[in-house]
Amino acid sequence: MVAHQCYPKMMDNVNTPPDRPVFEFDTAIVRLPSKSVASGLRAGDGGDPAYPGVRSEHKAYVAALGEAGIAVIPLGVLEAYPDAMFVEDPALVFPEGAILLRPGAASRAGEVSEIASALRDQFTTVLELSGEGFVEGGDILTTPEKVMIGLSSRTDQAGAHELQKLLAEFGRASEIVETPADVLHFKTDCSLLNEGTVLSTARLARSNVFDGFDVVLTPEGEEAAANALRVNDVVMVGSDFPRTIELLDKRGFHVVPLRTTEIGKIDAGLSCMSLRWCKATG
Ligand code: CIR
Repeated sequence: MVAHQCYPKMMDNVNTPPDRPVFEFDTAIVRLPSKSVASGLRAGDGGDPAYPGVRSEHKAYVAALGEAGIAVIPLGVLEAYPDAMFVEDPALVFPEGAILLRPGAASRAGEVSEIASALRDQFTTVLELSGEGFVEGGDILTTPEKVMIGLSSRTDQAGAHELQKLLAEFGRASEIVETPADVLHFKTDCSLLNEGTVLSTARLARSNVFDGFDVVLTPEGEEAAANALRVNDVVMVGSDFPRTIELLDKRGFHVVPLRTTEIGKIDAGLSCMSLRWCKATG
């Protein structure tokens, strides 16, 4: 694995948003899956995920992050929290610092204190959502211009407004947007492909939330492919979505297909299994 060199910052002020692509990362935190993952939260009824399958999907994901130039920090198994491998949800990370969130799912609330010390080891600045509101990281899409905060059953107005204030401390502009009804997280239905392009489901794109972006729509029946993950030069896409893979391939993206069949049974995709940031300051 060759460590990724994030583009250098243009200024030394840590409160200035970095002048580098927002999908350039050199470091990530992941959490190894627990056997209790079989009872992870889900909206549908596609059966329980099988632990050995989840473990191999996670292993391949971690290997792909390494191949993409990321130094991966693995955190230990948390049997008490079936969804804890989805580290994207209890916190947000930026080169400027981390923000501890408040998951809207009661069974996930305890994941925040479980990840806090790992974040304090990595970041000088760790802010905290401390009000009454809720935010999960799956509802947050970082674009070059702003941080989009999707309202959902896990992220409410109060949480979103408090998060906006914390993001402003990092010099980050933000916008509160809607997630389609019955969709778990905002990012369940979209991902950033490059500075000006998003992959989105048609139901999300219909809200015009991505005006100004080139929008690539997921083919009908492959909506779950929208939670892809751009990391440095590659776009990781669920291997169960051949038409999306072909579409992105034809557009010149370096697609890395990864199996998400088991984690998909509990409404998870590729962004949710890591917290990614650029540590190098150039
Ligand atoms: C949950 O419902 O919370 C988990 N089963 C799935 C979380 C997926 N997280 C994400 O996409 N950021």
